[in-house]
Amino acid sequence: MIDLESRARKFAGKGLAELTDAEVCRLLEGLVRERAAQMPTNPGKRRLYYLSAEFLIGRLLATNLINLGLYGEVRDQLAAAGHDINRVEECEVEPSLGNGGLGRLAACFLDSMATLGLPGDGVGLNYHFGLFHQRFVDGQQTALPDEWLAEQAWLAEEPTSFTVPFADFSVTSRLYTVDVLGYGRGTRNRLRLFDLVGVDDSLVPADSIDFDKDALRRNLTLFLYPDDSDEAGRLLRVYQQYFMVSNAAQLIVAEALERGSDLHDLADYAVVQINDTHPTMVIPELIRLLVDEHGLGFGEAVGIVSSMVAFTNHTILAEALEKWPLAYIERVSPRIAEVIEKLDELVRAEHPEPQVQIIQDGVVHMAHLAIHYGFSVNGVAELHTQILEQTELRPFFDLYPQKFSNKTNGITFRRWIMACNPALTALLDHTLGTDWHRTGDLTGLLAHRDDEEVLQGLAAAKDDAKARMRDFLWHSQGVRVPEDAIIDVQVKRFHEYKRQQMLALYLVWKWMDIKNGNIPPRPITVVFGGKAAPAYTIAQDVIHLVLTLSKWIAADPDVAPYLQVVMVENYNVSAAERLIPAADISEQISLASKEASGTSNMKFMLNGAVTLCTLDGANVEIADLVGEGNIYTFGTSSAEVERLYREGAYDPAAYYRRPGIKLLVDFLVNPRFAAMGNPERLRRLHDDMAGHDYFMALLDLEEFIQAKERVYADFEDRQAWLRKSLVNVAQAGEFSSDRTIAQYDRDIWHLR
Ligand code: 26V
Repeated sequence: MIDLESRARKFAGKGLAELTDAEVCRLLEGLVRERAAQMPTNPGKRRLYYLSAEFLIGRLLATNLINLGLYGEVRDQLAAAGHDINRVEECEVEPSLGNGGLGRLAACFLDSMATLGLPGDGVGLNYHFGLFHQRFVDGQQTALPDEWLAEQAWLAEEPTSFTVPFADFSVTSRLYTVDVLGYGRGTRNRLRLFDLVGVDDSLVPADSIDFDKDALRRNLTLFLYPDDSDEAGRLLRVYQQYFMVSNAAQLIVAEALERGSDLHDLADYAVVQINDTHPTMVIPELIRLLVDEHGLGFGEAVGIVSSMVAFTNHTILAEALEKWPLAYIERVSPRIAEVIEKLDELVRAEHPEPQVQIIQDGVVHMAHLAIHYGFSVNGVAELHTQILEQTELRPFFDLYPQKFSNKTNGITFRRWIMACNPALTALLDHTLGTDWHRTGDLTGLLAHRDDEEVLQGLAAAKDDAKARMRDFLWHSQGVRVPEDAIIDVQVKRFHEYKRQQMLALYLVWKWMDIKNGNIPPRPITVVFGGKAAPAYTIAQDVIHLVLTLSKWIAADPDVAPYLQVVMVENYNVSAAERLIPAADISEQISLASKEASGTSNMKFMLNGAVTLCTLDGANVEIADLVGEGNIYTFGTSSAEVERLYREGAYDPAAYYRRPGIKLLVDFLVNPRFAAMGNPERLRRLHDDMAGHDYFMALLDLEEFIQAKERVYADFEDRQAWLRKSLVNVAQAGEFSSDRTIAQYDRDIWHLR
C-alpha cells in the first residue's frame, strides 16, 4: 500500500489535492526512485553490455509505475484527489536520445532484458541535447535544440569516471545511470550513459542547432548525431564514437576485474552487442586495453575480443553503412588506427578477396571490422537477414555462414499497449486474463472471432483511443479531427525509401476524386508524423509537400468535410503513444528490400490497426501470421526491386509519362497549388520524382491507389473489419521484444 496523501504532505507540506500536476509528477518520480534503489541488479557471471549510440527511452514515469505494479493504485488515488494521471504524465520531459527505430529498439530491449531477469545493461552517451525539436514555420521544418536535461528526474550521477586518451589531449568522463526496472520482477538493470566532464551547453544557441564543432574538449557529448554534412561534423562523430567505446571498454574491463576475472577469461564475464556500426571501435579499443594496459599478447587479445563481440545490422542503405577515412581515426587515436591496420593485415593474410577487406583505399569499413572480429552477425527480420546473406554481405556469409542469424525485432508490450492503450488492455485482461503481460500470447483471442461482445469491445477501445488522440491533437496543435473519421497513419522518419511522397501523391488523387463528386461514406483523416535530417533536402521537401497539401485541402470547402491531412509537429515517442492506439490503418509502404524491419508496424498491429504494406521487412512476417484476408499488400517484390537496381532498369520517366501519374506529379507545380507553398521546394521535388525517383515511388503508385481504395471500402463492412482487427491483435504476440531477447540470449549471449 502506498499513501500518496501523506507523501504529498511530507514532500510539499500540502495535501495531494492541492498539488499541481507537475508537483504530483515530481512526487511520483521520487516514489519510483525510492523503490528502484531497494532493488538489486540482475545477477549473473556473464554480463551483457548493449552498446548503442541511441536509446530512445521516451517518458519513464508510467512504464516504471506499471513495471513496479503500482500504476492502478496510483491512478486511483490520484483520481480520488482530482488528478488525471495522464495529465501528470505529460509533465515529464521526454528524453529523445535517438533518431528512430534503432534507438527505440534499444529501449524496448532494455525493458525486456530487465523483465526476463537477464544481467544486461545499456551503454551509451549522455547527450545534453537529444534529437532536435521540430517546429513548422511557413510550412517547413525548422530544427530547435532539445534541452531535455534541465528537467529530467531519472539520471543519477555515479562515482565512476575514466580518462579517454585522444591523440593530442585527454578528457575525463563521468557515468550517469538510469534504472531499468523489470516488469513485476523486483530486480533492475541499468542504462549507463557516459558524459564528458566540462561540457559547455552555452556552445548551443537558443534558436538553432549549430554550434562550434571544433571545441572538442567542450562538445563531445553535446549532441546526438551532430550534423555530418561537413568535415568538422564527421570528425566530431568519430571523436564521439571513440569517447563512447573507450568508456564502455574501460567499464567492461574494470567490472570483470572486480568480479574476479584475470582477463584471459574476459569472455566468461562479458558479452558485447553492438547496435549497428556506431560502436564498432569497441573492438580495437578492447584489444588496446588488454595489450597496452594489461600486458596480454596481441594474438590472445584478438582471440578474446573476437569471442565476445556480436554485431547487429539495421540497414542496407549505403549511406548508413559507416566508412571512416583511416586518416580521421588516426587524428582521433593513432593507436586505434594502428590496431585496425594490424587487424586488416591479418584478414588480408587469410582472405585475399578485395571485397572483404577492412581498409579499402584508405577507408575503414566498420561493418567489415565488426564481422571479421565478432562472433555473431544478425539481421532484424527474416527478409532483411536473407538479403544480408544472399546479397549485401554475401562474401562474408560465404566465409562465415555459422556467424549469421536472424533475430526479428520486437516491441515491449508494457509500453506499446499496457501504458498507451488502457481500454484495449482492459478488454484483453477481461477476455484472456493477464498472463499475456508476460508471455505475450494473445492467440486466445482467436476463439472470440465471432463473439459479438468482444468485437464491440474492440470497437469501443478504438473509439476511446481515438478520443485520446483527438484530445492530444487539439491541445498540442489546435487541430480538430472529426469523431467518426477513419484514422490512417504513417509515422516514421522522413526518408525517400519510406515513400511518404507516394502517400502524398495518393492524397492529390483523392482530392481530385472527391472534387469529381465521389464522396467518401465517412471522413478520412490521414496523419503523418516524423522528422527529416536537417541536411536531407528532399526529405524536407516531402515534409513541405505534406504541409502544403494539408493547407490546400483544408481550404477547399468541397473536399475538407471528407478529407483531412494532419502533419504532427515534433513526432516523438510520446506522440506515438497517442497516435498508434487510435489508428485504423497502418501505412508501411517502403520500397521492398529497403526497410530492414520496421517496428511501428508491430505497434500498430498490436493496437488493432490493419496494415497496408509492401512485402518488406517484418511486414512479410506480419502477413504470414494474420493471413491474406487480414492485411493489404501491394507493390513490386523485393527480388524484382533488387533486379531493377542491379540492371539499372528502372526508368521513372516512363512511369511519369503515364497520364494518370503525370497528372498527380505535375500538380506539385500547378501555379495555384505552388503559390500556397514554396514553389522552389515543390519544383525540386517534382523534378526529382519525374526524372530520378531513386526509391521508386512511381513504380508502385497505381497499385497503391487501388489498394487504398479497397481498404477504405472494406472499412465500411464494420463487422468484417473488426474481425480483421481482432486477428491482428491476436497474432501480435510474436512481436513481443521478450521473444526477441529470449532468442538473443539463447543463440548469442548465453547469459544463463
Ligand atoms: C545512420 C545514420 C547515418 C547518417 C547520419 C545519421 C544516421 C542515423 C542513424 C543511422 C542508422 C539508422 C539505422 C536504423 O535506424 N535502422 C532501423 O532500425 C530499426 C530497428 O532494427 C528497423 O526496424 C528499421 O527498419 C531500420 O530502418
